[in-house]
Amino acid sequence: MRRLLLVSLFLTLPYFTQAQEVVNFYNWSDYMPQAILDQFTQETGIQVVYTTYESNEEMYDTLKGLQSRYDIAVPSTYFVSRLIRDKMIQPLDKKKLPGLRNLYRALLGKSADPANKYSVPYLWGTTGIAVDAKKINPAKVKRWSDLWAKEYRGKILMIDDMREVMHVGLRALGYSSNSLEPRELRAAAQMLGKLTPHVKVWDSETPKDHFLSGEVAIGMLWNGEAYLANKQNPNIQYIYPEEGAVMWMDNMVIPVGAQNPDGAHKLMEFLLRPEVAKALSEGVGYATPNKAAMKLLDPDVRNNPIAYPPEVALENAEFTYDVGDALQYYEREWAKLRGE
Ligand code: N2P
Repeated sequence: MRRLLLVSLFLTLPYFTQAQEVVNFYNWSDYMPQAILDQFTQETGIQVVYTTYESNEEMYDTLKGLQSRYDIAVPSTYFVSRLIRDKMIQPLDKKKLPGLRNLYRALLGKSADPANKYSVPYLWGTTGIAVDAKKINPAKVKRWSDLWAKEYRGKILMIDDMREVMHVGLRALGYSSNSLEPRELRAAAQMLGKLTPHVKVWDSETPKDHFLSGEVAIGMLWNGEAYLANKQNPNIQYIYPEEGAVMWMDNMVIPVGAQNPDGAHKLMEFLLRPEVAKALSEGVGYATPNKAAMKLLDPDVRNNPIAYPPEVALENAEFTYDVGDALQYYEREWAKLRGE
């Protein structure tokens, strides 16, 4: 009897002691349907530990402080440049990523990472103005500068994101949102300073929820958030401001010191699959950089102008780039604006 017990213990021990393989995935909030991660775990046995952040700056600070905890992060393009410069991300093993061929060539080789040595496009999108049509006539809202109108005071939401908020001020004044001029940045921040007392909510974690709850009636919003909000409540509408929406792309990278870079590559390759990229885009309402996935998209999403901006909507849109040393001026103005 005793021997039998020992034998069975011996047989079951490896099962208990074998640690499950884990990928630590650090991503924006509201940016990944759980079902996709579940499917990956089901197929590979690799568990995904998913943690979220609310801004590029937060992600950067976390990686800087605790580099080895995450296997994948998803910075915007202008932060990919910074992470490369600061040697905080590692080169990818392209042999493990044959799915790269599914991506649009036009979205590869961006200046931040010319040969995509370090980064794989994940989703791209815009930031525009959301309006609750029950409270504000959307036809009256055409420009970023409309946010300053008296009647919207106390009903405004701003995304808590330095470069995007500066974009609003800079474009409202006719400047580039990648300005390197301290004078222009100061003017933009001064103008924004007249708006901030009337902002009801600053949020970049779940901004759409404040529209859905009726707490705010107008404000900046990421297009995917607007897409999801609009599906729940068609009164929440999305407007591409005449002075130009923000355009951005987010990209998967592997931080230096990642504990499971092999698992990270497996998850990236999984996300490059056309069916998976389709499910991701449809689930969160942002545009896929995956050409092969475009063919599979539900026409309701593909033809939805919030999720997939029509070309005219992007006429004055400006892509956010790394501003190098000028970042200090942005940070200075931002600190004044947000009272830090
Ligand atoms: C949505 C995240 C949007 C990413 N929660 C903006 N770059």
